[in-house]
Amino acid sequence: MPDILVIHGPNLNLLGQREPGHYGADTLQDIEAEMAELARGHGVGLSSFQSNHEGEIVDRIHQTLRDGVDFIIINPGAYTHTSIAIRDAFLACRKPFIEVHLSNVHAREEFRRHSYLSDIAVGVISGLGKDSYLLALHAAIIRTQHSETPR
Ligand code: CA2
Repeated sequence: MPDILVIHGPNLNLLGQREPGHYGADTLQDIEAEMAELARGHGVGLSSFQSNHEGEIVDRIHQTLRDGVDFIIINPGAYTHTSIAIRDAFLACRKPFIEVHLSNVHAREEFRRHSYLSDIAVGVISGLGKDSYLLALHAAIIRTQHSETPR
């Protein structure tokens, strides 16, 4: 059974409580519940991790070398635009990942247009709110199921 990990970056623990104009009314728990249902329906394992700390996110990516995670979906939050450390962790661990954003980062401030991760991601989904995560999960399921070697 493929294992997919969802990583949520800084401040995303506040979803649904602040700035609904940019990030919608759903909480992280609401999003995770819908993702869990989708994963269950496809027989895929799903776990999640949220941190407000860059080093903890780097550590969690490193941990995927040992814990059997096959694919990562990440909303790096503001670290998207700043973190060479998270980029290097992905390059070191060579885990395929999709970068997701709730808001359309291209329709906001100029500094949000640059990502340190997009060019090494399998794909990027931005601006579709909760659907950004659900569409990323669909894509991750297709990719992990197709790349599984028969035993
Ligand atoms: O649109 C996204 O998903 C972002 O990754 C969200 C980040 C932002 O820095 C990126 O440019 C785009 C910010 C996450 C902040 O989350 C909050 C949630 C509720 C209330 C306040 C902030």
